[in-house]
Amino acid sequence: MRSKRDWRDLAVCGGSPAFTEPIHVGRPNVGDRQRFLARVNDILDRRWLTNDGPYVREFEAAVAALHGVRECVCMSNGTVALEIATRACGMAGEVIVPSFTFIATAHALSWQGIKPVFCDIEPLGHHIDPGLIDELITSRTTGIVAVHIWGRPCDTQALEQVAGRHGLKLVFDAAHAFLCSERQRMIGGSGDCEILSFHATKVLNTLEGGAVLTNDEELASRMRLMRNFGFRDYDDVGYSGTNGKMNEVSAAMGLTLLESIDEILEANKTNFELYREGLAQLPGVQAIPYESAERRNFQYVVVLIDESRAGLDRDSLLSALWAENILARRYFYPGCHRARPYLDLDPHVDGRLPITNDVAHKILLLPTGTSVQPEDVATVIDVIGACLRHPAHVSSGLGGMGFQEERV
Ligand code: T4K
Repeated sequence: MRSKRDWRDLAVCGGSPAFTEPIHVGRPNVGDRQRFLARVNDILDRRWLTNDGPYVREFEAAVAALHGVRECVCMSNGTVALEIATRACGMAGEVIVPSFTFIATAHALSWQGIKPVFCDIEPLGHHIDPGLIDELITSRTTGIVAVHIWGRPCDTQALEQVAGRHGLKLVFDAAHAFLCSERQRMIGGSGDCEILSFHATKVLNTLEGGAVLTNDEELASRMRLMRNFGFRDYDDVGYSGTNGKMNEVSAAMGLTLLESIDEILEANKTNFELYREGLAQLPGVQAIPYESAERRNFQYVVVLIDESRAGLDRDSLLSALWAENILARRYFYPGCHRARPYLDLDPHVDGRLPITNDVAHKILLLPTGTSVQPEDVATVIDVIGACLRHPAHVSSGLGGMGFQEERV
Protein backbone atom coordinates (compact mmCIF):
# COMPACT_ATOMS: atom_id res chain seq x y z
CA MET A 1 0.00 0.00 0.00
CA ARG A 2 1.30 3.46 -0.93
CA SER A 3 0.14 5.83 1.81
CA LYS A 4 -1.65 9.01 0.71
CA ARG A 5 0.50 11.52 2.57
CA ASP A 6 -0.05 14.52 0.33
CA TRP A 7 -3.43 15.98 -0.65
CA ARG A 8 -2.41 15.65 -4.32
CA ASP A 9 -2.44 11.85 -3.82
CA LEU A 10 -6.20 11.90 -3.23
CA ALA A 11 -8.22 10.82 -6.28
CA VAL A 12 -10.65 13.69 -5.75
CA CYS A 13 -7.66 16.05 -6.14
CA GLY A 14 -6.31 14.34 -9.26
CA GLY A 15 -4.34 11.41 -7.74
CA SER A 16 -4.75 7.76 -8.75
CA PRO A 17 -7.57 5.87 -7.03
CA ALA A 18 -6.45 3.74 -4.07
CA PHE A 19 -8.12 0.68 -5.67
CA THR A 20 -8.05 -0.18 -9.35
CA GLU A 21 -11.32 -2.18 -8.95
CA PRO A 22 -14.22 -1.05 -6.72
CA ILE A 23 -14.50 -2.57 -3.26
CA HIS A 24 -18.06 -2.99 -1.96
CA VAL A 25 -20.07 -3.07 1.23
CA GLY A 26 -22.10 -6.04 0.00
CA ARG A 27 -19.77 -8.23 -2.10
CA PRO A 28 -21.28 -11.72 -1.76
CA ASN A 29 -19.57 -14.49 0.18
CA VAL A 30 -19.34 -17.43 -2.20
CA GLY A 31 -18.21 -20.59 -0.34
CA ASP A 32 -16.92 -23.84 -1.82
CA ARG A 33 -17.82 -23.93 -5.54
CA GLN A 34 -17.34 -27.69 -5.93
CA ARG A 35 -19.69 -28.42 -3.02
CA PHE A 36 -22.26 -26.02 -4.45
CA LEU A 37 -21.99 -27.38 -7.98
CA ALA A 38 -22.26 -30.98 -6.70
CA ARG A 39 -25.55 -30.03 -5.05
CA VAL A 40 -26.76 -28.32 -8.23
CA ASN A 41 -26.00 -31.55 -10.12
CA ASP A 42 -28.05 -33.45 -7.55
CA ILE A 43 -30.94 -31.07 -8.11
CA LEU A 44 -30.78 -31.54 -11.85
CA ASP A 45 -30.46 -35.33 -11.52
CA ARG A 46 -33.54 -35.65 -9.38
CA ARG A 47 -35.47 -32.99 -11.34
CA TRP A 48 -36.93 -31.47 -8.21
CA LEU A 49 -36.27 -27.76 -8.56
CA THR A 50 -38.61 -26.00 -6.14
CA ASN A 51 -41.87 -26.44 -4.12
CA ASP A 52 -40.63 -27.55 -0.70
CA GLY A 53 -37.81 -29.71 -2.05
CA PRO A 54 -35.32 -31.79 -0.04
CA TYR A 55 -32.58 -29.10 0.07
CA VAL A 56 -35.07 -26.46 1.24
CA ARG A 57 -36.20 -28.80 4.02
CA GLU A 58 -32.60 -29.58 5.00
CA PHE A 59 -31.71 -25.87 5.04
CA GLU A 60 -34.81 -25.02 7.10
CA ALA A 61 -33.92 -27.69 9.67
CA ALA A 62 -30.32 -26.44 9.88
CA VAL A 63 -31.29 -22.76 10.30
CA ALA A 64 -33.95 -23.60 12.91
CA ALA A 65 -31.44 -25.70 14.89
CA LEU A 66 -28.76 -22.98 14.75
CA HIS A 67 -31.23 -20.45 16.22
CA GLY A 68 -32.84 -22.85 18.68
CA VAL A 69 -36.37 -22.37 17.33
CA ARG A 70 -38.99 -24.93 16.39
CA GLU A 71 -39.81 -23.54 12.94
CA CYS A 72 -37.95 -22.01 10.01
CA VAL A 73 -40.06 -21.28 6.93
CA CYS A 74 -37.88 -20.37 3.95
CA MET A 75 -39.12 -17.82 1.42
CA SER A 76 -38.05 -16.40 -1.93
CA ASN A 77 -36.58 -13.27 -0.24
CA GLY A 78 -36.66 -11.28 2.99
CA THR A 79 -39.28 -8.80 1.74
CA VAL A 80 -41.76 -11.56 0.87
CA ALA A 81 -40.96 -13.17 4.24
CA LEU A 82 -41.95 -9.87 5.91
CA GLU A 83 -45.12 -9.58 3.83
CA ILE A 84 -46.22 -13.12 4.58
CA ALA A 85 -45.25 -12.94 8.27
CA THR A 86 -47.10 -9.69 8.96
CA ARG A 87 -50.16 -10.89 7.02
CA ALA A 88 -50.17 -14.31 8.69
CA CYS A 89 -50.03 -12.57 12.09
CA GLY A 90 -53.13 -10.56 11.16
CA MET A 91 -51.53 -7.13 10.90
CA ALA A 92 -53.72 -4.54 9.14
CA GLY A 93 -54.65 -0.84 9.47
CA GLU A 94 -51.59 0.83 11.01
CA VAL A 95 -48.31 -0.74 12.09
CA ILE A 96 -45.56 1.05 14.03
CA VAL A 97 -42.13 0.72 12.49
CA PRO A 98 -38.79 2.57 12.63
CA SER A 99 -38.10 4.93 9.76
CA PHE A 100 -34.41 4.15 10.09
CA THR A 101 -34.38 0.84 8.21
CA PHE A 102 -34.09 -0.51 4.68
CA ILE A 103 -37.07 0.62 2.63
CA ALA A 104 -38.31 -2.99 2.34
CA THR A 105 -39.48 -2.94 5.98
CA ALA A 106 -41.95 -0.13 5.19
CA HIS A 107 -42.77 -1.39 1.70
CA ALA A 108 -43.73 -4.84 2.99
CA LEU A 109 -46.49 -3.14 4.99
CA SER A 110 -47.69 -0.55 2.48
CA TRP A 111 -47.74 -3.18 -0.30
CA GLN A 112 -50.52 -4.85 1.72
CA GLY A 113 -52.44 -1.63 2.28
CA ILE A 114 -51.09 -1.21 5.81
CA LYS A 115 -50.00 2.31 6.85
CA PRO A 116 -46.47 2.35 8.28
CA VAL A 117 -46.41 4.74 11.25
CA PHE A 118 -42.82 5.83 11.69
CA CYS A 119 -41.23 5.90 15.13
CA ASP A 120 -37.90 7.41 16.16
CA ILE A 121 -34.86 5.36 17.21
CA GLU A 122 -32.49 5.27 20.16
CA PRO A 123 -29.28 7.23 19.48
CA LEU A 124 -26.88 4.43 20.49
CA GLY A 125 -28.48 1.21 19.24
CA HIS A 126 -30.35 2.75 16.25
CA HIS A 127 -33.36 0.59 17.26
CA ILE A 128 -36.98 1.68 17.48
CA ASP A 129 -37.33 3.44 20.86
CA PRO A 130 -39.83 1.40 22.95
CA GLY A 131 -40.57 4.49 25.07
CA LEU A 132 -42.00 6.37 22.07
CA ILE A 133 -44.43 3.72 20.86
CA ASP A 134 -47.34 4.35 23.24
CA GLU A 135 -48.01 7.83 21.87
CA LEU A 136 -48.26 6.51 18.28
CA ILE A 137 -50.94 3.93 19.02
CA THR A 138 -54.44 4.60 17.64
CA SER A 139 -57.59 2.52 17.35
CA ARG A 140 -56.28 1.31 13.97
CA THR A 141 -52.92 0.05 15.27
CA THR A 142 -52.51 -3.72 15.00
CA GLY A 143 -48.80 -4.31 15.39
CA ILE A 144 -45.15 -3.34 15.68
CA VAL A 145 -42.34 -4.30 13.32
CA ALA A 146 -38.97 -3.72 15.02
CA VAL A 147 -35.58 -4.12 13.31
CA HIS A 148 -32.45 -5.79 14.74
CA ILE A 149 -30.38 -3.26 12.87
CA TRP A 150 -26.71 -4.01 12.12
CA GLY A 151 -27.22 -7.46 13.69
CA ARG A 152 -27.50 -5.97 17.17
CA PRO A 153 -30.88 -7.14 18.51
CA CYS A 154 -33.51 -4.75 19.90
CA ASP A 155 -34.54 -4.86 23.53
CA THR A 156 -37.04 -7.63 22.78
CA GLN A 157 -38.38 -7.78 26.35
CA ALA A 158 -39.27 -4.08 26.40
CA LEU A 159 -40.99 -4.40 23.03
CA GLU A 160 -42.87 -7.54 24.07
CA GLN A 161 -44.13 -5.62 27.10
CA VAL A 162 -45.40 -2.70 24.99
CA ALA A 163 -47.03 -5.08 22.49
CA GLY A 164 -48.57 -7.17 25.27
CA ARG A 165 -49.97 -4.09 27.07
CA HIS A 166 -51.83 -3.00 23.92
CA GLY A 167 -52.66 -6.42 22.47
CA LEU A 168 -50.47 -5.80 19.42
CA LYS A 169 -48.73 -8.29 17.17
CA LEU A 170 -44.93 -8.07 17.18
CA VAL A 171 -42.63 -9.06 14.31
CA PHE A 172 -38.86 -8.60 14.30
CA ASP A 173 -37.11 -7.77 11.05
CA ALA A 174 -33.92 -9.73 11.70
CA ALA A 175 -32.61 -9.37 8.14
CA HIS A 176 -29.19 -8.35 9.56
CA ALA A 177 -29.15 -10.70 12.53
CA PHE A 178 -28.45 -14.20 11.22
CA LEU A 179 -26.61 -16.07 14.03
CA CYS A 180 -26.81 -13.16 16.49
CA SER A 181 -27.85 -13.38 20.13
CA GLU A 182 -29.56 -11.22 22.73
CA ARG A 183 -28.97 -11.87 26.45
CA GLN A 184 -27.03 -15.00 25.41
CA ARG A 185 -30.07 -16.41 23.55
CA MET A 186 -30.09 -16.69 19.78
CA ILE A 187 -32.53 -14.43 17.95
CA GLY A 188 -35.56 -16.07 16.33
CA GLY A 189 -37.87 -16.86 19.22
CA SER A 190 -39.10 -13.39 20.21
CA GLY A 191 -42.41 -11.71 19.43
CA ASP A 192 -44.73 -13.59 17.07
CA CYS A 193 -41.90 -14.31 14.65
CA GLU A 194 -38.64 -12.97 13.24
CA ILE A 195 -37.62 -12.69 9.59
CA LEU A 196 -34.19 -13.27 8.02
CA SER A 197 -32.80 -12.16 4.67
CA PHE A 198 -30.44 -14.35 2.65
CA HIS A 199 -29.94 -11.76 -0.10
CA ALA A 200 -26.66 -11.94 -2.06
CA THR A 201 -25.21 -9.14 0.08
CA LYS A 202 -25.97 -10.79 3.42
CA VAL A 203 -23.54 -12.68 5.65
CA LEU A 204 -25.10 -15.94 4.47
CA ASN A 205 -26.76 -15.79 1.09
CA THR A 206 -28.99 -18.06 -0.93
CA LEU A 207 -28.57 -15.75 -4.00
CA GLU A 208 -32.02 -14.38 -3.14
CA GLY A 209 -33.87 -15.72 -0.13
CA GLY A 210 -35.36 -15.17 3.27
CA ALA A 211 -37.01 -17.05 6.12
CA VAL A 212 -39.35 -16.67 9.06
CA LEU A 213 -38.29 -18.09 12.42
CA THR A 214 -40.88 -18.81 15.10
CA ASN A 215 -41.82 -21.16 17.91
CA ASP A 216 -45.49 -20.88 16.92
CA GLU A 217 -46.20 -24.05 14.93
CA GLU A 218 -49.69 -22.96 13.92
CA LEU A 219 -48.39 -19.65 12.55
CA ALA A 220 -45.63 -21.53 10.70
CA SER A 221 -48.06 -23.90 9.00
CA ARG A 222 -50.21 -20.93 7.92
CA MET A 223 -47.13 -19.26 6.41
CA ARG A 224 -46.18 -22.47 4.59
CA LEU A 225 -49.61 -22.44 2.95
CA MET A 226 -49.44 -18.72 2.16
CA ARG A 227 -46.05 -19.03 0.45
CA ASN A 228 -47.56 -21.67 -1.87
CA PHE A 229 -50.73 -19.89 -3.10
CA GLY A 230 -52.65 -21.14 -0.06
CA PHE A 231 -52.76 -24.74 -1.35
CA ARG A 232 -53.69 -27.22 1.42
CA ASP A 233 -53.71 -30.09 -1.02
CA TYR A 234 -54.10 -30.67 -4.74
CA ASP A 235 -57.00 -28.45 -5.91
CA ASP A 236 -57.73 -27.36 -2.32
CA VAL A 237 -56.97 -23.68 -1.63
CA GLY A 238 -57.43 -22.73 2.03
CA TYR A 239 -56.05 -19.19 2.08
CA SER A 240 -55.36 -16.26 -0.17
CA GLY A 241 -51.68 -16.81 -0.83
CA THR A 242 -48.78 -15.81 -3.01
CA ASN A 243 -45.71 -17.42 -4.49
CA GLY A 244 -43.02 -16.98 -1.82
CA LYS A 245 -41.25 -20.30 -2.20
CA MET A 246 -37.49 -20.75 -2.01
CA ASN A 247 -36.06 -22.84 -4.84
CA GLU A 248 -33.62 -25.74 -4.52
CA VAL A 249 -30.57 -23.95 -5.99
CA SER A 250 -30.96 -21.21 -3.41
CA ALA A 251 -31.15 -23.75 -0.60
CA ALA A 252 -28.06 -25.51 -2.04
CA MET A 253 -26.18 -22.20 -1.85
CA GLY A 254 -27.34 -21.70 1.74
CA LEU A 255 -26.27 -25.21 2.79
CA THR A 256 -22.89 -24.76 1.10
CA LEU A 257 -22.25 -21.42 2.80
CA LEU A 258 -23.27 -22.86 6.17
CA GLU A 259 -20.25 -25.16 5.83
CA SER A 260 -17.96 -22.09 5.71
CA ILE A 261 -19.88 -19.84 8.08
CA ASP A 262 -17.19 -19.92 10.80
CA GLU A 263 -14.54 -18.63 8.38
CA ILE A 264 -16.92 -15.95 7.07
CA LEU A 265 -17.65 -14.69 10.58
CA GLU A 266 -13.95 -14.78 11.45
CA ALA A 267 -13.04 -12.69 8.36
CA ASN A 268 -15.79 -10.17 9.23
CA LYS A 269 -14.59 -9.96 12.83
CA THR A 270 -10.95 -9.47 11.81
CA ASN A 271 -11.93 -6.64 9.45
CA PHE A 272 -14.15 -5.05 12.07
CA GLU A 273 -11.37 -5.10 14.71
CA LEU A 274 -8.87 -3.60 12.25
CA TYR A 275 -11.29 -0.82 11.33
CA ARG A 276 -12.10 -0.16 15.00
CA GLU A 277 -8.44 0.16 16.00
CA GLY A 278 -7.43 2.20 12.95
CA LEU A 279 -10.39 4.58 13.00
CA ALA A 280 -10.02 5.22 16.75
CA GLN A 281 -6.99 7.40 15.87
CA LEU A 282 -9.07 9.68 13.63
CA PRO A 283 -11.06 12.66 14.99
CA GLY A 284 -14.83 12.61 14.54
CA VAL A 285 -15.01 9.06 13.15
CA GLN A 286 -16.73 6.68 15.54
CA ALA A 287 -17.04 2.98 14.71
CA ILE A 288 -20.17 1.54 16.34
CA PRO A 289 -19.00 -1.23 18.72
CA TYR A 290 -20.32 -4.77 18.94
CA GLU A 291 -20.96 -6.24 22.40
CA SER A 292 -18.30 -8.88 23.10
CA ALA A 293 -20.55 -10.98 25.40
CA GLU A 294 -22.99 -11.71 22.57
CA ARG A 295 -22.81 -13.61 19.29
CA ARG A 296 -22.45 -11.24 16.37
CA ASN A 297 -21.95 -11.74 12.62
CA PHE A 298 -19.95 -8.49 12.15
CA GLN A 299 -21.61 -8.16 8.75
CA TYR A 300 -21.59 -4.36 8.77
CA VAL A 301 -18.85 -1.90 9.71
CA VAL A 302 -20.91 1.12 10.72
CA VAL A 303 -19.31 4.50 11.45
CA LEU A 304 -20.69 7.89 12.38
CA ILE A 305 -19.03 11.03 11.02
CA ASP A 306 -19.21 14.01 13.34
CA GLU A 307 -18.53 16.92 10.97
CA SER A 308 -17.66 19.36 13.78
CA ARG A 309 -14.72 17.16 14.85
CA ALA A 310 -13.81 15.50 11.55
CA GLY A 311 -13.70 18.81 9.67
CA LEU A 312 -15.51 17.16 6.76
CA ASP A 313 -19.17 16.28 6.34
CA ARG A 314 -20.27 12.69 5.69
CA ASP A 315 -21.28 13.24 2.06
CA SER A 316 -17.98 14.91 1.10
CA LEU A 317 -16.06 12.05 2.69
CA LEU A 318 -18.31 9.57 0.88
CA SER A 319 -17.67 11.26 -2.48
CA ALA A 320 -13.93 11.26 -1.84
CA LEU A 321 -14.08 7.52 -1.01
CA TRP A 322 -16.03 6.71 -4.18
CA ALA A 323 -13.37 8.55 -6.19
CA GLU A 324 -10.90 6.08 -4.67
CA ASN A 325 -13.13 3.12 -5.74
CA ILE A 326 -14.16 2.57 -2.10
CA LEU A 327 -17.92 2.16 -2.46
CA ALA A 328 -18.98 2.98 1.10
CA ARG A 329 -22.76 3.33 1.63
CA ARG A 330 -24.96 5.63 3.70
CA TYR A 331 -27.55 3.06 4.80
CA PHE A 332 -30.35 4.07 5.58
CA TYR A 333 -30.29 7.68 4.37
CA PRO A 334 -32.60 9.59 4.23
CA GLY A 335 -34.89 7.35 6.32
CA CYS A 336 -38.10 5.78 4.99
CA HIS A 337 -40.20 8.80 6.03
CA ARG A 338 -38.27 10.99 3.57
CA ALA A 339 -38.57 8.49 0.72
CA ARG A 340 -41.06 9.59 -1.91
CA PRO A 341 -43.91 7.15 -1.33
CA TYR A 342 -44.09 8.10 2.35
CA LEU A 343 -43.35 11.85 2.15
CA ASP A 344 -46.99 12.93 2.29
CA LEU A 345 -48.20 10.25 4.67
CA ASP A 346 -48.02 12.39 7.79
CA PRO A 347 -47.18 16.14 7.86
CA HIS A 348 -45.79 15.93 11.41
CA VAL A 349 -43.54 12.93 10.96
CA ASP A 350 -40.28 14.78 10.28
CA GLY A 351 -40.39 16.70 13.56
CA ARG A 352 -41.08 13.47 15.40
CA LEU A 353 -37.87 11.79 14.19
CA PRO A 354 -34.91 13.96 15.31
CA ILE A 355 -32.59 11.03 16.07
CA THR A 356 -33.40 9.30 12.77
CA ASN A 357 -32.63 12.51 10.86
CA ASP A 358 -29.39 13.07 12.77
CA VAL A 359 -28.09 9.50 12.36
CA ALA A 360 -29.11 9.39 8.68
CA HIS A 361 -26.81 12.39 8.06
CA LYS A 362 -23.82 10.94 9.91
CA ILE A 363 -23.85 7.26 9.03
CA LEU A 364 -21.40 5.52 6.74
CA LEU A 365 -20.90 1.80 6.10
CA LEU A 366 -17.46 0.63 5.03
CA PRO A 367 -16.56 -2.32 2.79
CA THR A 368 -16.09 -5.67 4.50
CA GLY A 369 -16.77 -9.39 3.98
CA THR A 370 -14.58 -12.20 2.68
CA SER A 371 -13.63 -10.28 -0.47
CA VAL A 372 -12.08 -7.46 1.59
CA GLN A 373 -8.59 -8.32 2.85
CA PRO A 374 -6.91 -6.85 5.96
CA GLU A 375 -4.56 -4.84 3.70
CA ASP A 376 -7.64 -3.36 1.96
CA VAL A 377 -8.95 -2.26 5.36
CA ALA A 378 -5.58 -0.58 6.07
CA THR A 379 -5.85 1.26 2.75
CA VAL A 380 -9.40 2.45 3.48
CA ILE A 381 -8.29 3.76 6.90
CA ASP A 382 -5.30 5.49 5.30
CA VAL A 383 -7.54 7.19 2.72
CA ILE A 384 -10.03 8.35 5.38
CA GLY A 385 -7.12 9.73 7.44
CA ALA A 386 -5.76 11.61 4.41
CA CYS A 387 -9.22 13.08 3.65
CA LEU A 388 -9.57 14.31 7.23
CA ARG A 389 -6.09 15.88 7.18
CA HIS A 390 -6.96 17.84 4.02
CA PRO A 391 -10.65 18.77 4.30
CA ALA A 392 -10.31 22.05 2.38
CA HIS A 393 -8.60 20.32 -0.56
CA VAL A 394 -11.23 17.55 -0.57
CA SER A 395 -14.02 20.16 -0.64
CA SER A 396 -12.44 22.17 -3.41
CA GLY A 397 -11.65 18.96 -5.36
CA LEU A 398 -15.36 18.14 -5.17
CA GLY A 399 -16.26 21.61 -6.40
CA GLY A 400 -19.25 21.86 -4.06
CA MET A 401 -20.94 18.80 -5.60
CA GLY A 402 -23.07 16.74 -3.22
CA PHE A 403 -22.76 12.98 -3.22
CA GLN A 404 -24.07 11.49 -6.49
CA GLU A 405 -24.54 7.77 -6.10
CA GLU A 406 -24.28 5.90 -9.37
CA ARG A 407 -25.15 2.22 -9.69
CA VAL A 408 -22.00 0.19 -10.34
N1 T4K B 1 -35.10 -5.59 6.10
C1 T4K B 1 -33.87 -5.06 6.21
C2 T4K B 1 -33.50 -4.37 7.49
C3 T4K B 1 -32.94 -5.16 5.16
O1 T4K B 1 -31.72 -4.61 5.27
C4 T4K B 1 -33.34 -5.83 3.98
C5 T4K B 1 -32.41 -5.92 2.86
C6 T4K B 1 -34.64 -6.38 3.92
C7 T4K B 1 -35.50 -6.23 5.01
C8 T4K B 1 -35.16 -7.08 2.70
O2 T4K B 1 -34.52 -8.31 2.44
P1 T4K B 1 -34.41 -8.86 0.91
O3 T4K B 1 -35.79 -8.77 0.31
O4 T4K B 1 -33.41 -7.98 0.17
O5 T4K B 1 -33.95 -10.27 1.08
C9 T4K B 1 -29.01 -4.12 -0.40
C10 T4K B 1 -29.70 -5.46 -0.53
O6 T4K B 1 -30.30 -5.61 -1.80
C11 T4K B 1 -30.75 -5.68 0.51
O7 T4K B 1 -30.97 -7.07 0.58
C12 T4K B 1 -30.28 -5.21 1.89
N2 T4K B 1 -31.32 -5.29 2.88
C13 T4K B 1 -29.79 -3.79 1.81
C14 T4K B 1 -29.26 -3.32 3.14
O8 T4K B 1 -28.73 -3.72 0.89
P2 T4K B 1 -28.98 -2.17 -2.15
O9 T4K B 1 -30.02 -1.64 -3.07
O10 T4K B 1 -28.16 -1.22 -1.40
O11 T4K B 1 -28.07 -3.24 -2.92
P3 T4K B 1 -27.01 -3.03 -4.06
O12 T4K B 1 -27.53 -3.68 -5.27
O13 T4K B 1 -26.59 -1.61 -4.15
O14 T4K B 1 -25.78 -3.90 -3.54
C15 T4K B 1 -24.99 -3.50 -2.45
C16 T4K B 1 -23.51 -3.63 -2.84
O15 T4K B 1 -23.20 -4.98 -3.04
C17 T4K B 1 -23.13 -2.86 -4.09
O16 T4K B 1 -21.95 -2.15 -3.82
C18 T4K B 1 -22.87 -3.95 -5.12
C19 T4K B 1 -22.56 -5.18 -4.31
N3 T4K B 1 -23.07 -6.42 -4.91
C20 T4K B 1 -24.42 -6.62 -4.93
C21 T4K B 1 -24.95 -7.76 -5.50
C22 T4K B 1 -26.44 -7.96 -5.54
C23 T4K B 1 -22.20 -7.33 -5.46
O17 T4K B 1 -20.98 -7.12 -5.46
N4 T4K B 1 -22.71 -8.49 -6.00
C24 T4K B 1 -24.07 -8.74 -6.04
O18 T4K B 1 -24.48 -9.82 -6.51
O19 T4K B 1 -29.72 -3.15 -1.11
